[in-house]
Amino acid sequence: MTKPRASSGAKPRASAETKPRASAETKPRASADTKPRASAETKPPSIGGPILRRRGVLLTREDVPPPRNSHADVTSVFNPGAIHWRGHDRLLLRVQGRSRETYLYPATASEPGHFEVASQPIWIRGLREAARSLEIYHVYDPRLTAIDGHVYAVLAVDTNRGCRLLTAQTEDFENWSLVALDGDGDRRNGVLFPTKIRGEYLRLERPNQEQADGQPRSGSEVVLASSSDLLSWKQVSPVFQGRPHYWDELVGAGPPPIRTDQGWLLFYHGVATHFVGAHIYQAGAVLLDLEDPSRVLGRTRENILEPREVYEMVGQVPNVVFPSGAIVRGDEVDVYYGAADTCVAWATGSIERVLSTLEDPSALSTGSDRR
Ligand code: BMA
Repeated sequence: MTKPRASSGAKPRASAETKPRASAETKPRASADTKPRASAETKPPSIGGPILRRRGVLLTREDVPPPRNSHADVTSVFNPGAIHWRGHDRLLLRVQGRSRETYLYPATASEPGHFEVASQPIWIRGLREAARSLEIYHVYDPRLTAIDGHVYAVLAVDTNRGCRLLTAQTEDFENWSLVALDGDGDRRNGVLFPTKIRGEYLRLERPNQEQADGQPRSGSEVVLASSSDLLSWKQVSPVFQGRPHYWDELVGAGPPPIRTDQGWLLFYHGVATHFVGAHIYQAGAVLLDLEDPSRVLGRTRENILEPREVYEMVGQVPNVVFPSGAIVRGDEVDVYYGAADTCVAWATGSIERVLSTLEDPSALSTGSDRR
């Protein structure tokens, strides 16, 4: 894998040769002992082998030109939305600078795995006007969905009155306009289904609940919301819950659901909270009924990707694998994720293989009887 290039910025950038790539495939495994060690990622696929195979770090802060108002390089790039649109793979990146303000940068692939980052962040037309008296701190964690020939991003918006969701739309990834900013509620991890179902737009979202010990508000239930116009939403049904004591105590939808013959395949993130302040973010999957996506048909008992590589374990927030984008090529799915809230990484898997690991949800312990 060669280094993805940023499209602009006069600053010299680390070259493919000098940039450290902590990928399971390419990382030199220096060791004093000469004993060959089988890595989970390099073993041929087998029962119990990796469901998602790491492809390594895709983008680091060095790939992102600083925004115009900044005097310094950027700090981190993570949690990307992803979509294949008009012949190219595209990302919308969450970027933070040293002010800890958040920027959204588009990136376009010249070929899978080689992204050029735009020279400047996007601006969502109409957002300032829609915010009115609401104070907006951050707009982040985009999920990208194409519906009827338009690209939509659903984003979280941190405000002085909780976390809202907004929907924005683009044709070209440069010009973005606001579709709607939710008027109330406190929720995150909003993702749109790529088709209307029974005449309605559908969105998965994760209501935020009070957290103990001064922790940020988070949640342990993904719910289904519907809308006739993408402007106003009503929650129609719970979909699935976190499982106390296990890998996915808190949950949130990842990339938009992927249509398969067997149902909607949804990657999600699960958070193990067993040590307060030392959360572990991992990826898993559920399968939802095609006609009634509030029905869960299957769920992974175990996570299918967890922080193991240094770039997932060490960074701005340690131990984070946060899947937020997916691009499907036949049976293969590329999953794009934020690693340690610091860089963008990716992993690839067979959809059939993921489906084959799903278990009957009623056979999985909910953990609720033990809390
Ligand atoms: C979640 C969100 C994500 C972030 C993750 C790990 O609550 O804020 O954006 O990646 O925490 O810090």
